Amino acid sequence: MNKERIEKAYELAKEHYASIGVDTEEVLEKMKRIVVSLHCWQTDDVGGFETPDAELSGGGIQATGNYPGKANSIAEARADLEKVLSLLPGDHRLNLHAIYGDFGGEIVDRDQIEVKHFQSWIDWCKEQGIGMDFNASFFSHPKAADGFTLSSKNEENRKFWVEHLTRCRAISAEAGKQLGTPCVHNTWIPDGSKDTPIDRNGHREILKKSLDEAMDIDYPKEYMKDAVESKLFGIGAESMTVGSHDFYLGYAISRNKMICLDNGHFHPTEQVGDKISACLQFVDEVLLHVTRPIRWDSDHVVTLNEDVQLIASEIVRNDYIDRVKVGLDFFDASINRIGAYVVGTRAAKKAFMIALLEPTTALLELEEAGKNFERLAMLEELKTMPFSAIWNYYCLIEGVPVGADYIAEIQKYEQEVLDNR
Ligand code: RNT
Ligand code: ZN
Repeated sequence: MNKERIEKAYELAKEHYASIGVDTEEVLEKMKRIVVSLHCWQTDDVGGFETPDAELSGGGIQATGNYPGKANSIAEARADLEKVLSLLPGDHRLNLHAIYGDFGGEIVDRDQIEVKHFQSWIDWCKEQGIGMDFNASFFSHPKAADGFTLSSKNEENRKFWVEHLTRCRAISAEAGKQLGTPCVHNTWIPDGSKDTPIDRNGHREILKKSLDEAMDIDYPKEYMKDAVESKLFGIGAESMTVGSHDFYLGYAISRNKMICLDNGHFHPTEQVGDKISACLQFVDEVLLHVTRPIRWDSDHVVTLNEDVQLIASEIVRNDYIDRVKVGLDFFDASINRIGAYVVGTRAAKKAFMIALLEPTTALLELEEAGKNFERLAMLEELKTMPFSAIWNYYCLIEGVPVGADYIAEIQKYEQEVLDNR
């Protein structure tokens, strides 16, 4: 896109926003505080690198599609993530799953992983100048094949998963220490049952016990923080999911942990945007998995929809930017995976910019004066304000492709790199 045109459009839009009391220069400054943690698992459809041909299996989640060019090695995943980062405005972090360790061709079971298997990722983050977040992996493993991990009644399996989580927390603390920014460790387990169980309570008691055991060591908050992720149901765990929202919210509040809200994990009429201020009355921080649920799938590529907009608006309106950590969680194997990242991450960032461009005080005044027609009208008018001119200018000053220009860059990467895999 033409630089002069972008600047001209920005100047006009700036005046337009100023007329409703919004300072776009301030908004551009505030965008620096919006940091998005990029999940590593869109590079290869949640396969990981434990074995050369590892793929997602079991665990109530599924990646569908077989678009060519997925990352088959750590080197390829990093190259792809570097490409993605080069096409995104603003700051990011890496969100790594334990199955993506650098095992150097060895088989290292999950109860054996150590910092050394993740050192090259920590170094990569350092090179990129980004922080790292981490996740224990409780799926795609024979000891998870019966549908239970931390809540398993099989003591050998339960202990194995407690050890895995214990080690993942230690790795997280070391990553946070080395990188100088706290690593958020998120725990999500697929545990549950397809058909009506007799014993729901038993599994929840076991899960509570396992979490307490694995989280026994308290790491300094500058190094690592724990989050626990709830879910209404997973594929194959439709009748009972052990780690439900009630369970984890209670756990997070009572243990002073973060709650992870994945907006694909609730009933479709519930809105995660509405839960943020509710949870933050009782927990210090929230972790988000921003995604786009479609029917049974909780993980389509994020688009700029009302769900995501409410999430961003709630964070901005209440100045919760420092108390809500934004992660992404989608994996689409049916399209160019770099494209999936760029579209999804840009959509999330756009939602934040739109939220920042809102004349919140004026809207609040209308609300408190009972002028609800005026509030509705303003909210509708805001939707067609010249947001794109501000967004394009932001991309321009950030030195990344403006508007749809990233499409051609991704096509080029596909031809030059992905097609040769
Ligand atoms: C699954 C959870 C979880 C996973 C990742 C891979 O339903 O959302 O966050 O998607 O850990
Ligand atoms: Zn998630």
